Amino acid sequence: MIPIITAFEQSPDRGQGLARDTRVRWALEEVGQPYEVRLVSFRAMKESSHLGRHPFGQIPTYEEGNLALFETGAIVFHIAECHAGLLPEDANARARAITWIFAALNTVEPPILELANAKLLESDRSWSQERLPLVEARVRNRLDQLSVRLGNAEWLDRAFSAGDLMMVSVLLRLKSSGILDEFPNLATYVTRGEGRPAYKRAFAAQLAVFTDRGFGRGKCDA
Ligand code: GTB
Repeated sequence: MIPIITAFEQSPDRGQGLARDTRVRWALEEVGQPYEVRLVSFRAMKESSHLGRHPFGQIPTYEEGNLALFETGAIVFHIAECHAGLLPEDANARARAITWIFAALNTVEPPILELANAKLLESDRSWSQERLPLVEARVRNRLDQLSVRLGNAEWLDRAFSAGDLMMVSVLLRLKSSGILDEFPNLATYVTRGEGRPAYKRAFAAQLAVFTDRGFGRGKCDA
């Protein structure tokens, strides 16, 4: 059964790979599972047919036969459970890899999202400039802790796992902020993740949505 995922018809990031379908595409590419994509507009995401798939009217979703999932953590975990390649066989190593999925989503991603929201949604507020250093400090604190744990290792727990896939996906959001570069081992870790052939295929596929629909064309292109 070929799974179907949903993605933005027109991603606000213009194909930079920051929308969360990229991490699902990446997981599918890592395990060699072909997939189809249903593109949805912002309006369609709030309509009943999509709300039946995703109660919060968001992307991505994942459908496979009778199964419909939302939340990237659940989707990536499901893919990793059903296919070899993203979770270790050893029970304890597997549990640790799953722990890193949760750590990425529950402990590292929230301050990063807070920073994105502070910059994108609050910059016109009178208190924004005063608050920003506090939000940035929370991100730096988490990155500092993660950086210490990663040390000189390639991946968080020996072999690459779904935990790394999720952590790299979460950290990618910081690339344009410059904060990631303050932690050279984390910056290298992210680059290592981006260098995986499966990530490159996932990135190219989401970028193609943008360029194939003509959104990426410059004013002077034919
Ligand atoms: N916890 C959910 C998950 O992990 O699946 C969060 C899903 C989510 O936030 N989806 C976003 C969405 O559908 C798209 S990815 N938003 C529309 C809405 O809520 O109405 C978040 C995202 C969007 C855009 C950028 N960007 O342009 O840089 C980056 C990330």
